[in-house]
Amino acid sequence: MAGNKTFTMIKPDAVKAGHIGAIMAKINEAGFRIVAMKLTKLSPEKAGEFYAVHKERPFYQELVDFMSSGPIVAAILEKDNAVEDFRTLIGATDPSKAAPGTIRALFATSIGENAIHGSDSDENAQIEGSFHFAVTEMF
Ligand code: IDP
Ligand code: MG
Repeated sequence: MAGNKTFTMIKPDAVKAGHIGAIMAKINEAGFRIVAMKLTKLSPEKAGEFYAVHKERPFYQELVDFMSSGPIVAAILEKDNAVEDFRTLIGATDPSKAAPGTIRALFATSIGENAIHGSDSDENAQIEGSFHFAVTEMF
């Protein structure tokens, strides 16, 4: 059975552009409850650790530099079928391929600077949520 939690980050491009409020409104309208949330900034080391799964990819250094370039919003969200429904809400990695009305279609500028992260599995939602929040914060 699908889990009911996912993890997200509003990425530095979208925070810089002033889109936190508009993106959170889309998330709320889609029926997600905020379990934990903070404005924070990743060091290059922490960004590298978060995206370690991509370290052999050609865009890894670019991704680490981008994700540590400014503040982000990290959040744990709750809803039935959270991981899949949130991936649908954010749209494809490449905003030119993202469905109309999705968060990436609305706010992303490129495949790298694509406004928002969403966990891709229940297991990764747990790992990524714990990376940013103490378990006791997940009420
Ligand atoms: P996802 O965020 O949709 O799950 P992944 O393939 O897991 O996409 O890639 C993680 C992140 O790496 C993307 O969200 C994007 O910021 C960045 N990225 C992915 N592909 C490219 C690329 O071809 N060039 C630059 N950055 C990329
Ligand atoms: Mg991914």
